[in-house]
Amino acid sequence: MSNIEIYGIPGSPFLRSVEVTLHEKGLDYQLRAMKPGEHKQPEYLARHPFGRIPAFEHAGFAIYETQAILRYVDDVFPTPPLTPGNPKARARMNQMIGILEWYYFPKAAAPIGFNRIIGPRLLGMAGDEAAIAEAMPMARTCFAEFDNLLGDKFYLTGDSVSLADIMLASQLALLGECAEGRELIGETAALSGWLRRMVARPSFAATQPPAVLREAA
Ligand SMILES: N[C@@H](CCC(=O)N[C@@H](CS)C(=O)NCC(=O)O)C(=O)O
Repeated sequence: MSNIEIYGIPGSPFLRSVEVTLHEKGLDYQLRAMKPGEHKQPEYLARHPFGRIPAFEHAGFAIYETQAILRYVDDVFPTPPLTPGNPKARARMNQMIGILEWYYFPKAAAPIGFNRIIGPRLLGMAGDEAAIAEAMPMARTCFAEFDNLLGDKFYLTGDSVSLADIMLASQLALLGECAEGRELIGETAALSGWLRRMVARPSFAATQPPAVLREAA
């Protein structure tokens, strides 16, 4: 029996980042799948006071915040390494994770993904079209910059997969399940090929979002 547990709502790209990382490391884990709303209940808030997905526990060590979880897993289970040894490549990885957390997710992916995918398909809510339109310029800036930072490399920081590849591909794979996401990916020079390579990996194949979220819009 695995001594790694993950708590989350299937479909969450942050949850998927953790699952993909564990698959890349060849580690077993128990997914404690929750329903929407359970993440705001006292039992989960005791584990994650901000009520966000995911939370993680390894042999009694409990932690939340995806980036902290991934870096912990990469430290404790170092093979294969998912953090570049080269300082410049590592700085690029950290830069891209920063862009993802500070600009991409809150200002682009969350409004578009919630109003186009999660709300209508999972929660039975109508999407807010104005919020989607308002988020598109920031989404374009993020996609263009990720494309620029990828350049002609095979993975975001070089020849091997890093935590930035895992976090970004988990996010873009979900947004690619709606027309806006496909449009944004289609406008990139190299990022679309990179995303195809990433989602073809066994770690992504093993962590598909629920079918209801994968329906074409
Ligand atoms: N900084 C957090 C962000 C996590 C996050 O925002 N997760 C989303 C799901 S992808 C969430 O919990 N949304 C539900 C909500 O805000 O109620 C992390 O890295 O873990």
